[in-house]
Amino acid sequence: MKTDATITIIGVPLDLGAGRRGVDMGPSAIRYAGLSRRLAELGYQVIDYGNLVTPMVETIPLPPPDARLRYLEPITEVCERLADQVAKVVRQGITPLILGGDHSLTIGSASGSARGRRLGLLWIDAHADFNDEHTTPSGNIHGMPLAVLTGRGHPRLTGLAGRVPAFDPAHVALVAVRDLDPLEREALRASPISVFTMHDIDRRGMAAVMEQALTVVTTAPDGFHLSFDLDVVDPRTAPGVGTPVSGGISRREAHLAMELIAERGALQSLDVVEVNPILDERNATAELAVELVLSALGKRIL
Ligand code: HAR
Ligand code: MN
Ligand code: MN
Ligand code: MN
Repeated sequence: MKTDATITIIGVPLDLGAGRRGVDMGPSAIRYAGLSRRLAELGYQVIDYGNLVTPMVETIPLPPPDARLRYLEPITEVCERLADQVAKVVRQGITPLILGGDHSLTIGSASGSARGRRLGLLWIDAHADFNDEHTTPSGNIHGMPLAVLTGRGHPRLTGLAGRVPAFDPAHVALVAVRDLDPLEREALRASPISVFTMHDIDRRGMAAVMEQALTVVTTAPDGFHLSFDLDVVDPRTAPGVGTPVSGGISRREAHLAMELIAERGALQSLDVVEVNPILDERNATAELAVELVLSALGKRIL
């Protein structure tokens, strides 16, 4: 992407998809870490649309009606509005940058970006987020967005791109996964999604893995959407996430992945999700999120 292009920031302070509170404050923490200013310094025109209005747990009567799909109704409603907003921005030729919030929001952001075009999907996450209402151990919808976006899940969620699936699984790559539930693992093994685990990164290195993953997602004709879950980074570096899993990628590996994304020049839209300021240490995880966004959007050392 040319660094004089326009970027639109959309915050989604949603935590209904997660089992633990706090990621609703992610958009504020990422903004506080200097996102807009630093994007402007890189040369972008930046428009901050502010946050979408999202319901809070405290205002929703408990218990949630369906324990297999917790908060399906309010999450669907937020994702519909987010998809509309993202699709509108894309039609104006602007690149949307969505700040989370729990990962269920990507059902809206990626679906909106994929309306009327065929995108690849690059999913960088400790988790596969490939559960549905039958395989989920938790009922938390943030464990389901990749399944939904490739056509498996509740019909209220799978259709937001205007077609099912929103993404052809042959154009989807999952990078740095290390924590799978038993039935989710089986579903992933049966799927045509290209999966690169932590094992692959340890063995072959981040550069080789990312080149291959980028080749998969750029076989789609119209570029790709990046969904970056901060829990992919090792919790010693990124403690402020909703569901930390030890053994993650390093700061340098994360940067390299982002720099290789920028080099391909096919990124159409992106989200950064699961930043939990309650668990963070002096906003380090939000600051890392900003650094990584800058690298994905073309910042170079020299
Ligand atoms: N797999 C678990 C579940 O379905 C937890 C996964 C969700 N955690 C995330 N998403 N942060 O990447 O409940
Ligand atoms: Mn995730
Ligand atoms: Mn995750
Ligand atoms: Mn193809």
